[in-house]
Amino acid sequence: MTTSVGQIRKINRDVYEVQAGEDIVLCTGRGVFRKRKIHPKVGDLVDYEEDGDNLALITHIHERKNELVRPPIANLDQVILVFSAVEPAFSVHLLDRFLAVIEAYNVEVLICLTKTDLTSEEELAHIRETLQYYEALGYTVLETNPTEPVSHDVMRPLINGKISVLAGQSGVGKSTFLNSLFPELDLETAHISAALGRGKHTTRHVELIRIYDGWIADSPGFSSLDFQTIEKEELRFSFRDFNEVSERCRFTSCLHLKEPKCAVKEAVEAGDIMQTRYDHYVQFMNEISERKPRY
Ligand SMILES: Nc1nc2c(ncn2[C@@H]2O[C@H](COP(=O)(O)OP(=O)(O)O)[C@@H](O)[C@H]2O)c(=O)[nH]1
Ligand SMILES: [Mg+2]
Ligand SMILES: [Zn+2]
Repeated sequence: MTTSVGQIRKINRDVYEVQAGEDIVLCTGRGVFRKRKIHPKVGDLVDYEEDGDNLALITHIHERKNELVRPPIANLDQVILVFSAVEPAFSVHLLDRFLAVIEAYNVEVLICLTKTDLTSEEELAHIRETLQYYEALGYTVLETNPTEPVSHDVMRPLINGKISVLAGQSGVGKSTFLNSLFPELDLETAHISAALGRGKHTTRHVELIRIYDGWIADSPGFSSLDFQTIEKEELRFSFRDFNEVSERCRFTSCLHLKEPKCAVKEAVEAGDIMQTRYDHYVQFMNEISERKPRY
C-alpha cells in the first residue's frame, strides 16, 4: 500500500474530500482519530492510503501552522475582512476587533469595502479617509460592488498560493464579492432581513473553493470574535500602530493604560495614532480583564 499526501478541501460527515494534485480522493479517517477526538479540518495536509474500491484512509494529519475553531479551518494564510459601506453601516469598531484577533494568528489581512455603489460620495469619502489610515499600517484595502468588481489582475496575486477565508457580518456582501469575480460559482446571496435571521447560518459546513491558484472559504460562521483566547500581553502587540511608538514608553512592560510617560498615549494626543484605535484598544483590554476564567 502506498502513502500519498493531499489536502482536505471539503468535509461531508465522515467523508473527507482530499485534493491530491488534480485529483480528488474520497477518504475516511482512522478509527483512532475519533477515539482520541482528533478532528481533521479543511486545510489539513494529510497522509492517506488507497485501498482498491474502498474509500482511502487518512492515516496522519501533518502539523498545523494554525487553526481556527469556528469556522474549522487549518493552515490559514489570509483573512479577507469584508465590510459594507452601508447596510450594515461601516464599523471601525468591528474592524479593530477583527484585526486585533487576527494579528494574534499571524496571517495576512485584506480589507474589502463593499456596496460602494449604495453610498453618497460624501459618506464614501469619509470611509476612505478612515481606511487610508489602515492602508498606511500595511493592510491592503480594496473596494468592490457588482458593477465595479475588483480586477483579476489585482486579485490574482493576492489569492495565489494561499488559503484564504472571508470574514464579516452577514449581509455585507461576502458571497456577492466572490460571485462578482467568478459568476460561475453562483454562490447563494441573501437579502439582509433573511441573512440576519438566526438558524440559517448555524451550518458547520466549510468548503475550500479553488480560485486562481489558491483556495478560499466563503465562511458562514465567522462574523464576530471575542477575546477568549487572547491575553493582554498579546493584545498589546496586535495594534501595529502602537508597536514602534511603544519603544519610547517609560516602562518596557507598558500596557498604555494608566502608566505614566506612555508614548502611545502621547501619540494619540498628538494625533499620530487614531483616537478610535486607542479607545477600542482600551475597551478590548477591559473585556479581557472582565472575562470569566475558563475551566
Ligand atoms: N448594491 C449592492 N448590493 C450588494 C453588494 N454586495 C452585496 N449586496 C447585496 O447585499 C445582500 C447580501 O449579500 P451577500 O453576498 O449574501 O452577503 P454575505 O452574507 O456577506 O455573503 C444581497 O442582497 C446582495 O445582493 C454591493 O456591492 N452593492
Ligand atoms: Mg454569504
Ligand atoms: Zn505605553
